Amino acid sequence: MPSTDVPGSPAPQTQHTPARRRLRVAILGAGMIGEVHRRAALLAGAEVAGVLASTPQRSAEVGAAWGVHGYADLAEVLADDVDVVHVCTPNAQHAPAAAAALSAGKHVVCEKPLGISLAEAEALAAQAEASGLVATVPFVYRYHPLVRELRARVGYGEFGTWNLLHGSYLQDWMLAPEASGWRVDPAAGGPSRAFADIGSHWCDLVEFVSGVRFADLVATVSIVVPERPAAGGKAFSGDSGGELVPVSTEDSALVLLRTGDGVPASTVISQVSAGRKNRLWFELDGSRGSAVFDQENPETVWLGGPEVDRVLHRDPGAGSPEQRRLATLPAGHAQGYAQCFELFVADTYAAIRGERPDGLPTFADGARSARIVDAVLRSVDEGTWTPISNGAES
Ligand code: SOE
Repeated sequence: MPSTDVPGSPAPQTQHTPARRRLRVAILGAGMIGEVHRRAALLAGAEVAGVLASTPQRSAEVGAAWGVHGYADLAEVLADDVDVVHVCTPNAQHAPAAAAALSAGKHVVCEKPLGISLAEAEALAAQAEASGLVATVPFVYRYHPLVRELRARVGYGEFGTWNLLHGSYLQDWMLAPEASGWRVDPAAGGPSRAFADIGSHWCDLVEFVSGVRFADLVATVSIVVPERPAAGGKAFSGDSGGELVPVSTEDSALVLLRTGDGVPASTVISQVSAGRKNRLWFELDGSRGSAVFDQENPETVWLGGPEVDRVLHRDPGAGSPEQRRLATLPAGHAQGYAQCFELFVADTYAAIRGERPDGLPTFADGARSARIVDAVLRSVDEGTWTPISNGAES
């Protein structure tokens, strides 16, 4: 089963993490996802102390807009009396910023990928483990209540043994040839783009729900827009306006996977599929039944049977304990991505207070994801089935 433990036991109650004081947090990065972290932190009852953006001037502007301090640099963040640092910067800064925050005794929430190389991600996960601090990665789709319901039903044996696992994660925000941003620059985004960004979510979620571990894979990737404007535009805006530069990172990836027990799986990952906005979809086919989840329609799941199929609704009054815990609104009052993020951040803060929330994605899960990304890149280079490293977890 995937690791769900919070590193360190018991969680430290240092001067930075008093049990009752309101947590103080700093946000690194002021793009789309920095804003999502900020909202989730506020809703979880934290005080956002400040923000560090791409330049001191931008920090001051965002700080003024958020009503918080705008930090001049990372050293000022680390010297501040904050309990938690949220790392929401471009990918290449994740590992150095998170490592510095852990060294300064801060708990960390770090966006994936943990590093732009496997070595960086492994080192960061090891540092987090040794620190005893709480270090989490927003694999937030784990926080859809019906994802927990399916996971519980897998645990009860409802679906039998797995015949095959399959699905896709499709977006279209890189469809336009003029779409760009820092992710297109491998120095800032890393050597994998679509797979590291969203294929990572699909693999995390399918392993989390089904309980399998993928052991090896074979992948092919494609670049459908060979030149894009140089980085500088905003993600999802289609606006960039720089000179054209060659693209070296994938727009799509097709991956066949196998578990150690030989269960076959496949996924299609794309950011150039017109009309698909954020469609993470999977089907788990077992010897007794099947299960389908669609991230864009997360209020129901489909349960396939040999004779009768059923549709299950999210409902705080029904189902497994975790489904009930995470269903914070009544049935029919739609929960979605924002609530997933809020529940993830709330669970991270609960872990900092010494609780042990189930299914909290940690740096160990981030390192696991980096191993899969690494195997995809190696498979593409070598054109063959490639084992996924077990890392320190084996
Ligand atoms: C952009 O592709 C993005 O924001 C990802 O970075 C997130 O991880 C995903 O949840 C939604 O899409």
